[in-house]
Amino acid sequence: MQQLALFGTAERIFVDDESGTVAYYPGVLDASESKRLFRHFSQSLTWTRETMWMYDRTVSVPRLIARFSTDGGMPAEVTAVQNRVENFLKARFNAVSLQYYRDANDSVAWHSDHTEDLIDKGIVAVVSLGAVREMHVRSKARPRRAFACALEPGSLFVMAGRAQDFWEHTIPKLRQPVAPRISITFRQKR
Ligand SMILES: O=C(O)CCC(=O)C(=O)O
Repeated sequence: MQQLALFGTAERIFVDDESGTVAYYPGVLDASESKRLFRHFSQSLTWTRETMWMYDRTVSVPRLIARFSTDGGMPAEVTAVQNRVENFLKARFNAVSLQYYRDANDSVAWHSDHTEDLIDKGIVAVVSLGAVREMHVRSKARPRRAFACALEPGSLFVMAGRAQDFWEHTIPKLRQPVAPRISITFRQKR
């Protein structure tokens, strides 16, 4: 599999064709705001340890999660980030989940978001806070195309169009220690 890891603070359009759009925008939130929000969300949200059924048993999801709907009950600071993302992308979102990656053992496995839950060509937009972790992306079709992107605090990673049909993504576990990270995922649900 060809793998190209890209670091740095430049905007990147990784994919923009009939298989969707995958793009990275650094600095959507500035450094001090990112730090403040990381501390605030770490301390103020109720983080849940979710479980999932895997093969023949229930296992803990390897990250903590907080979910919100825009119908109500969303903390003001989450709404503020949502407004920033909506202004930036000129799009509206109606579902938000926050993920807390405590350490190098926390991760999200290879997956694509369930398109049946999203509007047609719905956008999935991820804001990162805290430690830098890598997002790896690969095509479902073989031979695989693949790339990785270091998600810096304050950045926005966007998957749009048919991206969930053609691509899958993961935040892998790391061998070396890493500080905690929070991601905020905004979705356009049906
Ligand atoms: O935490 C991230 O950056 C990605 C989360 C993710 O893959 C998802 O919400 O589908």
